[in-house]
Amino acid sequence: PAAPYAAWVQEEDVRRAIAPRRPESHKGSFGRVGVLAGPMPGAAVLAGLGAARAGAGLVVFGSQFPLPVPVPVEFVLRDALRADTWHGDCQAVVVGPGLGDRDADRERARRVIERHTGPGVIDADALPLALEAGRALDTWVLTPHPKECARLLGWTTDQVQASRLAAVRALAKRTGAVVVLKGYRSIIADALGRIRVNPTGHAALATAGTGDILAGIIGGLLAQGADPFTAACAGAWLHGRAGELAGEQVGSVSTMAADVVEHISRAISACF
Ligand code: NPW
Ligand code: AMP
Ligand code: MG
Repeated sequence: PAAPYAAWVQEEDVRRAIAPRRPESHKGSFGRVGVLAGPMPGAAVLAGLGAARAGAGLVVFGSQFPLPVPVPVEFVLRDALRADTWHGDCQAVVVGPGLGDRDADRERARRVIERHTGPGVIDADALPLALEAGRALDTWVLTPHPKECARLLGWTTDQVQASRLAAVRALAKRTGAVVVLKGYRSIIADALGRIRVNPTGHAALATAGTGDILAGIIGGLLAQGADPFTAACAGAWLHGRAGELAGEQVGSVSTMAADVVEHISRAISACF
């Protein structure tokens, strides 16, 4: 039987999730992440940045043109409005950040979940689709905050927060996915009953866009070949540590999502 502290996510999880940088490695060694952009493309950009900083080789942006926000020049832009094949060569996908509630966008996300055969992350406005998948989502990671988790379970947010362990377990069991129930000390669960608690992160992360970064970080780890449970654990750890480091530098009050992105690299360095 495991000691109680074995339930914490640890730096070792991060070391297992990140593909080794061998001298002969090339960008294809670290996978492509497809990020579906919707009406709030800033959220998808934050996810893409999370994936890139977590070590993915390439970010493919399935976008609706034109994009009203700056997108890093190295992101590959593909037309997700007409072409359903935009993510065909991606090892991992991220759907939900900034998707909004329009039917057409929801359908676009649904088709990604149906067609993508590998691992992926379902976050934010795409989360309701996880209940409609009609199959076990065992290669997928869901990243609900407490209110999203409550909506999916038909509970209130207070009920989720009072029984976080039961809530995350219930959602993992119902969907077959790995679930990260976010918030202070995020809990990670899978359908087999594995449970881990993330010790990193504090209120510096309580600002717009940080959840979108987490979804991208996990996508970036999945693209490098991490299994969904390890990617979810390691992603939560890195995200929390990046938030702490950003808070140290700019202060918890002033920390913005961009600061968290800028500290992912230092969070990774801390593990090696
Ligand atoms: P309250 O206030 O307590 O009732 P929303 P969203 C709750 C995109 N974004 N503990 C809390 O509820 C996202 O990707 C776009 C307890 C809070 O007010 C989504 O697509 C950005 N409660 C969309 O916007 C950057 C907690 O949930 C409410 C909790 C909606 O995003 C921003 C928030 O839920 C944003 O990411 C906790 N730990 N955490 C962009 N750059 O374009 C959350 N809650 O109102 O559904 O909004 O889920 O943040
Ligand atoms: P979202 O609400 O989707 O933008 O996600 C917010 C992200 O910030 C999640 O990863 C949360 O776990 C994290 N976060 C927000 N507030 C805190 C906190 N007080 N302590 C630790 N993590 C937090
Ligand atoms: Mg969110």
